[in-house]
Amino acid sequence: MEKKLGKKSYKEMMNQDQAWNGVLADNKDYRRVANKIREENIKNVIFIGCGSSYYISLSAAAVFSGLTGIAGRAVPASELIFFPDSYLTEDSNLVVAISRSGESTEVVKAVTEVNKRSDVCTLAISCYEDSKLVQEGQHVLLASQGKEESVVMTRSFTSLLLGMQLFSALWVDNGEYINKLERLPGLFRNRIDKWEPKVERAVEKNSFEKYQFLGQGNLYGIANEAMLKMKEMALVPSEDFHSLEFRHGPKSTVDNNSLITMYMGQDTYKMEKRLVKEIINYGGRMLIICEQADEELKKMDQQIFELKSGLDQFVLAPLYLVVSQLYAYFTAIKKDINVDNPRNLTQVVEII
Ligand code: F1P
Repeated sequence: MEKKLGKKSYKEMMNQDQAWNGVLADNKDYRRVANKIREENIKNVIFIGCGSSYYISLSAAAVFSGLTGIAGRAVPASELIFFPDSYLTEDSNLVVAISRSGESTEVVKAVTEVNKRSDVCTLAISCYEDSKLVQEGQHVLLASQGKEESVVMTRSFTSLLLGMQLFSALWVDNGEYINKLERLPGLFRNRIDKWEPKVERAVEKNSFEKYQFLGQGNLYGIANEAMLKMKEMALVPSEDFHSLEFRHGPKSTVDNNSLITMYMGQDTYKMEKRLVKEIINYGGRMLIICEQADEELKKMDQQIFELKSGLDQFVLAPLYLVVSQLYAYFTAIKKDINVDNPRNLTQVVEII
C-alpha cells in the first residue's frame, strides 16, 4: 500500500534483502581483505562507529570474537580520539571503523590518528566508496547497496552489520556460517509481508509512554539500534539494556505504559522467559522477537514475532532488527511524523 509519509525510509526498509544480496555478492573482495589482514597477526580488535554505526560495532564485535576467538570490543569513535591509550593497549593491533557515510568527523579523525601508529592497522567499511573514511582506511570493505536517501539508518545498518558478519566468517573460512548468512535475504522476503501489517496493527491498537529494548550478546547492539530508531523516527523516550541487567534496577520503571521489546536468543531463552513473566507481573506489555516461541511463552498473550529460520542469533541479528524498524516507522506515522525529515537530524554528523 502506497505510504503517505516517510516514503523514502519506508521503501529502503522494505527492500533490505536486495542490499543484503549485494553484500553477499562481494564475497571475493571480502575474502581478499580478510586474508590480507589476518597475515598481520591480529591479537585484539577495536570496532568503532558513531550513533547507529557504533551499535553495529557492538553487534559486530560479539560475532567477530565468537567466530574467530580473537578479542574484540566496540567503542564510540569519539572515545578513541580522546583516550587512545585506554583502548589501544599493547596487543590491540586492528581498528575496524564502521560508517554509512564515511564522513562522520569522529570516525575519520580516529582512523587518521591511528594510522600514525606503525603497530596498529585500520579497516574501514562504508556504503560510500568515495568517502573520506574509505580514503583513510589502510584496508577497505564496501556495502554500496546499503546506500540510502533516508537520514536515519535502516538498510545501511543491516547491510554493514551483515558485511561485518561475512568478514568475520571469511577470516576463519567458515563456509557453513556463510551458507547460513546467504539464507537471510530469502528469510526477509518470506516474512516481511506478514510482519508489516502485523506491526501496523499492533501500533494502531496500543499506545505507550516509554519503550525499552533488551538483548544479550550480539543482540545487545540490536537493542541499542531499536532504541535509537524510536527516538529518531517517533520522538519517544526509549532505553536499552542487556536483558538480565534490566532486573538490576531499571525494572522499577515498568508499568502499564511500558512496551518492553526483548530479542530472545537460544542460549538465553530460559532465563529471558522468566524475565518476561516478571515484567508482565509488573504490568508491562512485551513485544518478543525470537527464533521459536514455546507453548508456555505463547500462553503469556504478548506480541510475538517468530523468525522460524532454524538458524542461531549469531547469524540472524540483521533479521531480528526489522520488526523494530517497522514499529518505529508506524509509531511515527501514527503521530503524523515524516521520518524522511527527522527533527534535528542530518544524514552526516560533522563536528561543528
Ligand atoms: C551514522 C549517523 C547515525 C545517525 C544519523 C546520521 O553516521 O550518525 O548514527 O542516526 O543517521 O548518521 P555514519 O554511519 O555515517 O558514520
